Amino acid sequence: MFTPTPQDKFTFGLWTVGWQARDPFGDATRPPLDPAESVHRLAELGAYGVTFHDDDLLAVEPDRAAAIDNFKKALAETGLKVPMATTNLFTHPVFKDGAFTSNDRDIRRYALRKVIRNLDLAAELGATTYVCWGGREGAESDAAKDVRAALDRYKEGLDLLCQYVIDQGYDIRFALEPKPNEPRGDILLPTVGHALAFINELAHSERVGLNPEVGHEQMAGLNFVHGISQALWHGKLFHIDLNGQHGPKYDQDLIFGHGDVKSAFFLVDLLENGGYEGPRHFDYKPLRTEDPEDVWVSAAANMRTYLILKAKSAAFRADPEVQEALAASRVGELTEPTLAAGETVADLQKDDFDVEAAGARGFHYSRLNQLALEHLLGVRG
Ligand code: GLT
Ligand code: MN
Ligand code: MN
Repeated sequence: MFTPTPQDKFTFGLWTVGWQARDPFGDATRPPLDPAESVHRLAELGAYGVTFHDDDLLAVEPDRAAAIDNFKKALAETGLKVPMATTNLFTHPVFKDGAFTSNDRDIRRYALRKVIRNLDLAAELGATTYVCWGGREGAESDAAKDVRAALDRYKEGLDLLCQYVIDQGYDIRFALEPKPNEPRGDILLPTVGHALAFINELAHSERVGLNPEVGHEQMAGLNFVHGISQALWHGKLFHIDLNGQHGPKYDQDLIFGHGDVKSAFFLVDLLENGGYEGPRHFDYKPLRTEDPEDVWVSAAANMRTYLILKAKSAAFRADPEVQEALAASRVGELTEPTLAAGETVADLQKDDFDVEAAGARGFHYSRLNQLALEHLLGVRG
């Protein structure tokens, strides 16, 4: 029970289990991890796939060709897939003022070349999603960045990259990953909503969607389940980064469910029932306190938590008392159009409606919420 299999489509970034736990105040607490070892360990744990930045592959073996061969060999040995890839446009000092939106034009050109080079590898490895996390695209001073010009350059970059994958015939879509701040004081495209609006302005907007991360919306005090619902509503949930966060503070990247567990419950319920079919991708950081073996305990915990919440969601939905409470709260009534087919504004104006009686009626949401909580706490179902 709660044992992951590749059918569950769990994936991990190489940079997650491979994080050496260097932080702004302290050195690494774990040695480097060979990507091939990560692939083998994740496969043993029941994962479906692995994702990577260009630079992740070079962390241990600086010879690019040898590093790629080493990775490919491990993929062939385990059957692990590579559904997504991304570019490191944030570690090297050259990106300190951004990549696609650096004030320095030569840096913008270098960043695009770096992405294109890794897009070729992503296509070769079969990735169909390419994530763009613009962590350095931003500013600390409003005097330093012309945000409207920066958005022009962001669009220019994405339009160019879309045209490149079209011209190459790659089956790749882009997924933008919003984040409000950290490492920049303010990052461009800070939330799901900002990114959705930006996508509308792109030349190939159908090829660009989102890769929202749990903690990134929660850092801004936003409701992640609402953000994902809206992304789904727009047909833009191309990929997702699952992890945990305790409200507005630094980006914690905790194990999935180790932050706001109630939000995690409703998120799994939404993903399992809302039509999302992509990978369940974990973008977490094993705690700095953990040793190399603890890393695999933490990787397994992400998947186990997801499967537990999936079972809880199914039990919640199947519970007759929950169904009765949902009906009493009239949750289903919201799917009914406000005007019936053929009805006119004149018909609407004719309604005989007791506004006082409607205002006095309760929606009984406390009972519904308590039932969800009791399922989550394991005292029901
Ligand atoms: C980095 C960031 C993540 C992004 C990764 C993709 S890199 O670890 O914190 O949220 O998803 O570039
Ligand atoms: Mn994060
Ligand atoms: Mn992420």
